[in-house]
Amino acid sequence: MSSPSNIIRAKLDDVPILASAELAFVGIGSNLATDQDEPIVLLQRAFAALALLSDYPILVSSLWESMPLDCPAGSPRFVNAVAALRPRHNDPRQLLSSLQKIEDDFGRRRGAVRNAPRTLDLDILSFGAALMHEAALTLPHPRMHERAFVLKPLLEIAPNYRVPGMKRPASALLREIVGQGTLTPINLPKSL
Ligand code: A4P
Ligand code: MG
Repeated sequence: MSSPSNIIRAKLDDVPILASAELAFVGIGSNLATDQDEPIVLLQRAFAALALLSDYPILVSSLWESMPLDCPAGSPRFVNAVAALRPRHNDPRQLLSSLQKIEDDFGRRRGAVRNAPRTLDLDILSFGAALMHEAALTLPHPRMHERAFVLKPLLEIAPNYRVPGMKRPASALLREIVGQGTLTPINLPKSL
């Protein structure tokens, strides 16, 4: 699966037209295959779906394999990544609803077990500098600053990123949790 032109592997600083303040950062995770696709393929398909929500090509990180954190015993490893998009609509609730629709389209089932294996999880990590505390949407994502599987790919895209409302840069937050589980970059097979 080659990258279409609306999906870019680049650092934010190399794309001067994009300003961090107008971007939404989305955390992407999968640890369950569908009948058709393995998590690695699901994440690449998710990039394509996210690009449709953006009025400029999206910036994407590498794919990372990570140990499940706070998941039921025996949960499979995750594939995680982050994407930065410039939302077509300046409304984080609308973006959340679009992300949940994509999760449903990818076969996501929501049950009673917390952090059960999922075909696709799309979390809004931040939406510009927005701070929100509603039952259905908290911004920034309340656990993003303590998760290496979020911060590491996010910093690939935006090395100077700051979590809205936090004083210390994300790079410093990551240094505090280095060694949290294993986090391994995935070398994609040429056929994908
Ligand atoms: N919600 C509130 N704020 C947000 C936000 N910023 N973005 C609400 C997205 N959703 C937000 O989410 C539950 C509810 O959170 C939604 O109804 C939404 O209104 P969900 O996607 O249905 O369920 P979830 O993903 O299981 O919940 P949550 O709270 O996002 O889980 P976490 O804390 O993100 O944990 N380990 C590894 N290695 N990799 C992972 O990706 N993911 C999790 C999920 C745990 N461990 C993991 C990973
Ligand atoms: Mg989620």
